[in-house]
Amino acid sequence: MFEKILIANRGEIACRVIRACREMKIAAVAVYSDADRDALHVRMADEAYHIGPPQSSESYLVGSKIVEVARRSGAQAIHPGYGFLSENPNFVREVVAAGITFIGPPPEAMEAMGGKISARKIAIEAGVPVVPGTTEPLRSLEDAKGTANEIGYPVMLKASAGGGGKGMRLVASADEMSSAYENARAESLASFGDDAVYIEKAVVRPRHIEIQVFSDTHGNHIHLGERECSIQRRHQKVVEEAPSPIDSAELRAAMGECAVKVARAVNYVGAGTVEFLVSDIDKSFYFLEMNTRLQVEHPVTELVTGIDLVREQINVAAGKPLSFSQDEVRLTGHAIECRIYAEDPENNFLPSPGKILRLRVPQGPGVRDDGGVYEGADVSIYYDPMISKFAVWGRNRDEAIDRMRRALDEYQIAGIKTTLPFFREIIRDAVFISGNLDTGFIPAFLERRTQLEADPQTKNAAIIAAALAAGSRNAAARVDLNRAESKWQTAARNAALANRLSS
Ligand code: MV4
Repeated sequence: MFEKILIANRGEIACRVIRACREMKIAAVAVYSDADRDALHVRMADEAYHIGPPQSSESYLVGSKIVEVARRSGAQAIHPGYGFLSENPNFVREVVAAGITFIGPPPEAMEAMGGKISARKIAIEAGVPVVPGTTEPLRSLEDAKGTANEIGYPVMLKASAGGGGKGMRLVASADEMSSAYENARAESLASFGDDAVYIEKAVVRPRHIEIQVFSDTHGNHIHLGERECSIQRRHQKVVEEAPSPIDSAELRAAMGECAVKVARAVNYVGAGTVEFLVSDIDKSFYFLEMNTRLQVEHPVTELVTGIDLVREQINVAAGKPLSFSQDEVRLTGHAIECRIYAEDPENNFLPSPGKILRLRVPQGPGVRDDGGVYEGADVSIYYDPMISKFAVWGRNRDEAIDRMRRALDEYQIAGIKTTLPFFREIIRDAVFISGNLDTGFIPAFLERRTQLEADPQTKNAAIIAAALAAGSRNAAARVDLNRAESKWQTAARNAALANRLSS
C-alpha cells in the first residue's frame, strides 16, 4: 500500500480524499495556490506545497508542477479529485512516466470516453442503447438538415468534444437548423478548439440518471446502483439522490448491466459514472456519456451502499481486487445531497465570495457534511463556488426528506450569500416531494416561486408570519408554523424561517 499520496485538488474534495488517507494511515500531501494559503485542505494535510498564483491555469491545472511536488515529497500516488486535471489523459501519462501511480482510469479509457462521438460508438458496439442519431460528425448544414428530417424533430445538436451543455442546441424545426448548426459549431470551436458536431433525437423532459461503476485491475467490473440527477440548473447538479425516486429494481438491473458493459468495453479501472437519459413516457433509457472520475455526488452512493468509494479507489490503484462482488452490493435506505454554493439565489445565483463569519453545520442522526471551509475562512473568486456538499440518509425517501428539511433549518452560514434558502424551499416543494422529477424541474420550480411571490395573499401572509416569528423566538410558535399545510402558509413559513435565520 502507498505510504504517501498527493492530492492534486483543493476545496471539499481535497478534504474528502485526505480523510480517506487518514483512515488508511496514508500521509496526505496538499498543493495550494496563493489564494489557498489558509484553506482547509492545507490545514488538514500532513504536508503542503505552494504551486503558484491563484489562477487555476497557473497552479492547479499545471501538471508538471504537480508531478514535481509528488517527486519532491516522495508521494507514490496522485489522486486528482474531480475537475482540474482529473480527466486529462496527458496528465496521466506524465504521472506514469515519472513512476508515480495515477489514482484513476488508464488514459486510453479517458480518451475513448472524452470524445462524445467515440463514446457513442463504443456504447453501440457494446450493445448499449443510445439515442437515435449520427456516429460521425456532421459534414455540412445540408447533412444536418437531411439527418434531422430522417430522425424527426425535435433534435439535439451536440459538440463531440462537449460536456456540460456547451455547444449543445435543441432544434425544434427545420427553419431553426441553420442558425442552430452555425451557433453550435462556433461555440464548440471557441470552447474546445474542435467544431465537430453530431445530431441526436431529442428526448423530451427526460430524467437524468447515472450509474456508479467500479472496476479493478483484475478484470472485475461492477455497479453500485443509480443516482437521480435530474435537478440541475444550467447543467450544474443541485440536488442528487440515491436511489432514484423511480426506484425500480428492473430498471436498475438493466441500466447497471449496460453501465458495466461500457466500463468493460474500455478496460476501465477505478470509479466511473455512466450517464443515461430516461424517458418518462416508457422508462426507456439511453446512454449519454461516461465520466471517468469520482463525481461530486458520490456520497449518496456511499450512504446507501456503505462503501467508501475513495478508499476503494486507493485500494484498486494499489492493485488490490475490489473488496466486494456484485452480489454483495446491497442498497439500504435513501440518501439526498444538496450542493451548497456561495451564490446568491435572490440575485440570479451570482457568486458571493467573502469571509465566512459564522458556520454552524447540522448535527444529529443521519447527516453528513463534506465541507471545504471553516468559520473565518475566505471563499475566493477564483474557483468553483461550491463550499460544501451536504447529504442525509433515511430509511426511505420520506424520512430522508424530513431529515434534510430539519438539517437545512439547522445549517447556518453568515458573511456570504449561499444557496441554503433555495434548498429550504425545494425540500418543501410538492413536486420535489412527489418524486416526479425531470430535467425541467428547476425552471418550473423558479416559475412556481415567482407566481407564488406575486400573489398578494401570499405576500401579506409572509409578512405577518415573518413579523410573528421575528417577535416570538419561542419554539412553540415555530412548531405552529411548521404545522402549516396550505400553500400560502408554506410560503409564510419559509419567509419566517429566512427571517429568523438572518436576524
Ligand atoms: C439530451 C437531452 C435530450 N435529448 N440529449 C445536457 C448536458 C449533456 N450532458 C446532455 N444534455 C442533454 N442531452 C438528447 N438526445 C437533454 C439534455 C439536457 C439535460 C440532461 C441532463 C440534465 C439536465 C439537462 C438539462 C437540459 C438538457
